[in-house]
Amino acid sequence: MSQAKRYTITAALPYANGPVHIGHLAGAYIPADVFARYQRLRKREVLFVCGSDEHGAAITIRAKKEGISPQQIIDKYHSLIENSFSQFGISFDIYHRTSAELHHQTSQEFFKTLHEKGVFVERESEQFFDEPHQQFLADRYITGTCPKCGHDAAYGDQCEKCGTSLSPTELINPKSTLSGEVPVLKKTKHWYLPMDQYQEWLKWWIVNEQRDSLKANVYGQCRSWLEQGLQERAMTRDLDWGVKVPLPNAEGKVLYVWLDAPIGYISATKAWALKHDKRWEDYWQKPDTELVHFIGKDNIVFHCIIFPIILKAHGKYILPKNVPANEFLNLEGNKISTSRNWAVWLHEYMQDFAGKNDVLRYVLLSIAPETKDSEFTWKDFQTRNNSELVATLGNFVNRTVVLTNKYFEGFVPPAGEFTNLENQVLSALSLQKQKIEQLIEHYKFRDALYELMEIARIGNKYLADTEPWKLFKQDPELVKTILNVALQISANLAILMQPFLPETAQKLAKMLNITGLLEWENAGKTALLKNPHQIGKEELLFSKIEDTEIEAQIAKLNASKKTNEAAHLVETAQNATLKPAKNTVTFDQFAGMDIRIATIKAAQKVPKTQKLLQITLDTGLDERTVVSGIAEFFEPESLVGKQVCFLANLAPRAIKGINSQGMILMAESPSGELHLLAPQTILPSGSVVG
Ligand code: B3M
Ligand code: ZN
Repeated sequence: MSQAKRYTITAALPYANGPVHIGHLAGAYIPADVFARYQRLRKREVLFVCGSDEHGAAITIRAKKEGISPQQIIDKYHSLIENSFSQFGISFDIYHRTSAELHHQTSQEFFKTLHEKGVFVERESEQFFDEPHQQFLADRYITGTCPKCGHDAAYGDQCEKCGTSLSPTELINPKSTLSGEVPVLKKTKHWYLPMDQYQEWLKWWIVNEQRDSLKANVYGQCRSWLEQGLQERAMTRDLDWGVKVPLPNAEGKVLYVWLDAPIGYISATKAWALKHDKRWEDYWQKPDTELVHFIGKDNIVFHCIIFPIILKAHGKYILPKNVPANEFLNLEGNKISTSRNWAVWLHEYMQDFAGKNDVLRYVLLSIAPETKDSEFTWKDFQTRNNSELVATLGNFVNRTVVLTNKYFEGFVPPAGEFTNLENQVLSALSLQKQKIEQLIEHYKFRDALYELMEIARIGNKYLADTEPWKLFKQDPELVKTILNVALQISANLAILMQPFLPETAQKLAKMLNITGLLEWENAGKTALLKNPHQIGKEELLFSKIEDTEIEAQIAKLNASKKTNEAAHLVETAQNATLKPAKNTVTFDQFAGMDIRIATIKAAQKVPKTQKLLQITLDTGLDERTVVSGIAEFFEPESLVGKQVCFLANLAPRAIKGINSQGMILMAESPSGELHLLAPQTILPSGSVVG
């Protein structure tokens, strides 16, 4: 068991490009909060830091999508995220942000120190550049065809279809998402972290110092990175959004977001220390501090490989003691996605289920993707609430409190002699406490929660076996013993549930009138409540969630899926086939075209062709024939009587032996469908367009 003097606990800095969703909560924030609350209860010194990650392409892309500036994006989402976390009760000591001046200074100093120590390798390389926009392109700003699976909308850093991680130059037909043009390769200078030089040390550190404590999923990922061999990685980027590279001749360059973001933990600590008159160094540079990073699995390489190398290269810092990364949480059969709006958003949950923060904490901990990906469904959410929180935990406490009030006016009855049953039940309390401690210390929060619920199950079974409600008349002494035992169990629950269900713990403590007894050390005791202690009135800890509430949530998800699919269709169609602009024409060239309104008199398929229709037009001046390649889109009969725009003075051409005198004008959608162009009201045939 750990002997640390203090704990520096970090939770991944969420990008300020969208609200927090249940995947974030299950992956990092709830486990981190359980751990922090637990360590505080154990009277260990804890600093729990987090903040918004406000740099990188994640932000600038979102800004572009919403049509506002990056600054507006981060301000909007930073406060939304900060408020949701605090309303939800994540007990950060500070929630900072990487746009803060203090963070810019801290990460610049860090960079400078590394630079002065000669850690970086300066290197020129060729990178994609958008000529029309005159800027280098972040990997995410380049799309093209995936060389592995042929997906035509892969990004410069990754193909989201097959999951391969890519570099932009590997893309087939790369295109800039800024201008839509083919980017050119241009020389630029960057500062690289030669990770290969740290490979041996890192391997030693992970195998010797981390192997036993890292979770298997985390250790496995580290091993595989090490086996592939570490490569140098640029720590700067050509961008105008981020922390400026603090060196001369580095205009237009900022720190790589994955260099500055983890340093965000340090700057958050500094901001907190300033406010509380503490030394930030104690939390980052003292060997008796344990540093623990809570993250999702996509961040493992940054926290287990790159950041430790950076800390080591700097020389003054401690290294993470553990990085308990979780796998992913899926939602109703699909990957959670901010950009596709497939998520349960925390701020919306708190609106729809006011007063039920602990229900979400409970469900997300019960299904936490600790060892493999897991799945949230609204049905399962309802079942866990109704049959576990309401029917087991709530029911046990409620029966105990109701009966104590009914038979003894709320006074804790003195216990008589214990039978084997009571001894067994009560000895489970200290055993469960130990199990919970062990499991939390080993980052097994799901199992720890199970052991907490085991206490409620034991209590419920005890009441079901002894049935005190049937005994009061003939054996009130026995009922006193039973309720005394049930009250001790309830008090233990209130203490032990604090890390997991903090709001419920308070509610229960108030109900039992033991808010002063919630010290962790009191758990396991079997005579916590003593006569003449009087408890309060019963109050339901949890309430049933109805089918209609669940159906409403499912409907909401499905609706967002539909809007999304529609938006996605439009977007891909636009990206896929918008034709490039044509060369300029003179006014005279345009005026030379005789475009008029005509009315279709007759239409028929041209025999032995797929696409051609022979159309007879009333042009106002004459009746003439044109051949048009639109048979795939229109039934000939449906065209008769329709008005169209047509180019009257196009030189006649013979098509399939038919003399075509002019051309009907069509609009072509990005996905290639043809549509007629007609005046908004019926006009005389021959009316001029221009
Ligand atoms: N913002 C990535 C993410 O949200 C990133 C984490 C930073 S932790 C230093 O997945
Ligand atoms: Zn692919």
